[in-house]
Amino acid sequence: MAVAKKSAAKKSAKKSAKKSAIKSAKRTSARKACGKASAPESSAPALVSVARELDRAAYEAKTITQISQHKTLTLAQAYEIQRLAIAERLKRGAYRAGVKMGFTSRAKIVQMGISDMIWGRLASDMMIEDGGVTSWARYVHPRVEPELAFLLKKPLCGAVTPLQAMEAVEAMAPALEIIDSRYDNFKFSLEDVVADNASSSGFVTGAWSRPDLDCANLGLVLRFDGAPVQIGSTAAILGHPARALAAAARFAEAAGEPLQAGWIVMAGGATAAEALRQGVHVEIEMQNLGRAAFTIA
Ligand code: OOG
Ligand code: MG
Repeated sequence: MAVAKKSAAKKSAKKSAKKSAIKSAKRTSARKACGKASAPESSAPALVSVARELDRAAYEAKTITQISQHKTLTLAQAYEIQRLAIAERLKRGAYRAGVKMGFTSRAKIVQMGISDMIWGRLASDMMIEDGGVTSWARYVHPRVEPELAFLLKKPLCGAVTPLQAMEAVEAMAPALEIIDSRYDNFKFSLEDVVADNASSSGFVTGAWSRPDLDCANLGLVLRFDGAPVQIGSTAAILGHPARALAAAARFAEAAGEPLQAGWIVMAGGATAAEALRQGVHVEIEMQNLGRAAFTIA
């Protein structure tokens, strides 16, 4: 009896040791996944060549025919092309600056006719200083949209709630995104636009504010030379921009590139995008958060 009791106690001690080992292994792997990007596998030469073609088009400010006109791509292949095209920018000396979300508002979905949420990679060569000047020659048919940007203070990954996502935020800022599709006539399929890094071309962030302020429903105005061209609210972004941040965390981790401390996450256009004209001064003014601006000369 005493022996049976002893061995039962031993078994249960073993069991709980095993349980805690599993728990700690789970914790470690979660930390690992959140802190570090996993090495990508090598890609098919056909995808590499499309990525180079898209990167060239962006670099030389030219358009190309939609890929979907001559090739069938899966969504996974489109994201792989995106990754490879950004790798070309990084080879030229740019560094990874974060993630942008796309089609997170009704206005954007209606304007472009695509309702799947997408994401893209931000690189340092897309940054424009607040109040700075960008050259018209860099673009083909640029548009601008009012956005909200998050700056992360710690890595953020996996299935997080919007509230948990906000805990990783260092600061928020009003932002402007310049999109410039590399396809003729700004026309594309879902796979086309994903491969083209969600049309991302430039971004401006205004002064950063602490994230204790509620960003759920901040009024915003987009102005061209002082005149309002779009009026909206951050509530247009999935009902709450923190949802776009949580989605970014999920997408980025699934891609093996979890969101990092110091990265910027653009939540997506709150209104339809406005076509830019050479010489125009563009400004976003956001309730409580201030302004961000640039001139395209
Ligand atoms: C695709 C990019 C979408 C957004 O904020 O929704 C996007 C496009 O409209 O060309 O950036
Ligand atoms: Mg955008």
